[in-house]
Amino acid sequence: MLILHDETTLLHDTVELLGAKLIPAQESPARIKAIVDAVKHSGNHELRTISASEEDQKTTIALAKANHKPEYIEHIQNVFSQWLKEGLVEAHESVLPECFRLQNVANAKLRPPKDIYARAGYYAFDMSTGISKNSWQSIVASANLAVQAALLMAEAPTNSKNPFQQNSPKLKSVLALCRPPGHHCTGSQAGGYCYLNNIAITITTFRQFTHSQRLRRPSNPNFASVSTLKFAILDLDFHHGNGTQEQFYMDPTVFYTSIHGQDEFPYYTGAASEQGPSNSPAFGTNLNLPLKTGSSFEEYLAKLHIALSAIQQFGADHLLVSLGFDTFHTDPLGKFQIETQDYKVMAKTVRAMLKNLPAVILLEGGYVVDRLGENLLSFLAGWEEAEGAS
Ligand code: Q9C
Ligand code: ZN
Repeated sequence: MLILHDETTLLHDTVELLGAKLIPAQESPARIKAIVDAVKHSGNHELRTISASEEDQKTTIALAKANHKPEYIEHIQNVFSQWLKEGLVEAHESVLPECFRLQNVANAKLRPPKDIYARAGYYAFDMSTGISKNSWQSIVASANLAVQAALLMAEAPTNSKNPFQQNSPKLKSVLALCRPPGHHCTGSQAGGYCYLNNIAITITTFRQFTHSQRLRRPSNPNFASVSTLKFAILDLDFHHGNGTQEQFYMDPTVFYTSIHGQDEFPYYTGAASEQGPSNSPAFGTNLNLPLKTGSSFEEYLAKLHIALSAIQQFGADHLLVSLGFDTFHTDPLGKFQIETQDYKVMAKTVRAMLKNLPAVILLEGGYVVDRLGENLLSFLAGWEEAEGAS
């Protein structure tokens, strides 16, 4: 498997609340280090360590604006230095919100509070999503990995600056080691360790590329089909990807399906009844498969078959996987009974049923740091076994 990594993703280093205590965030740089070490030692995969150029960063931020409000992006980028200047935070500390958006009976339009302290709460929905000195660099590097993964899969035309395209013209799958993850944040609120929705940015990249390809090559034989690209998102993280669901809820060209812990974080979304807006072409393009906490891998597989059949029926052009290892049986934030060897079966099942779909896999959660490497390798072994047997 081709695996994209950027060392800048390690810089983000923040804290979260555990009960009344502030602890180092479970979403730690050590997660990526552990995965990279395991991949290197396995020798079975092509690890590409990249670094986002200034131009890449600009492109990534421009693409992110299709999914996030500009003032939210501006806030995430600048809030730490603003707090530092005001003496609200020290260089080694993190911005954490305190007062969140408050609906009121007068139904006044919500707007960002003038108070710099309070604004942190306007642009967040929980206290697990701190912003440290270098968070922004990691957030952009993470999203850029998603962009580069899409560019690779989209087979950029030869006049593109994409440096990878020549090497891998028939790439079937790519994995991006995104950190921070992306599937919880919404268009204007960070949450669940997420700041920019990497999956949504991948889709925007595919669409944008398709658009420029149409402009450049109007005689492209795929002209008609590329303009109506369809995407299927399979969310395998333990938590419901509320942010991704929201980004595409109204969009009939994007199918979102998720298997996640029932009644778990983020608590207010993920019900099976959330199927898309009724009386709309997007109805039925959202499939939530909540699973009781404590469920076995057999119970998980039953849901996975439902998700995969639905994706088959939808008929997508691209598969996007939100891959989380917080489904692992000892994960501090997850409550399924899934073990290392099960990830191999899981991945093999996915790839066997969706054999010919070009796939972009993005890392989301997973917090048992010293088991992350072997769990990922197990997943990749199953994936490649099915891919090789096509
Ligand atoms: N203070 C992902 O797996 N809640 N996000 C933690 C402990 C946030 C999980 C509560 C869980 C977010 C990408
Ligand atoms: Zn998760």
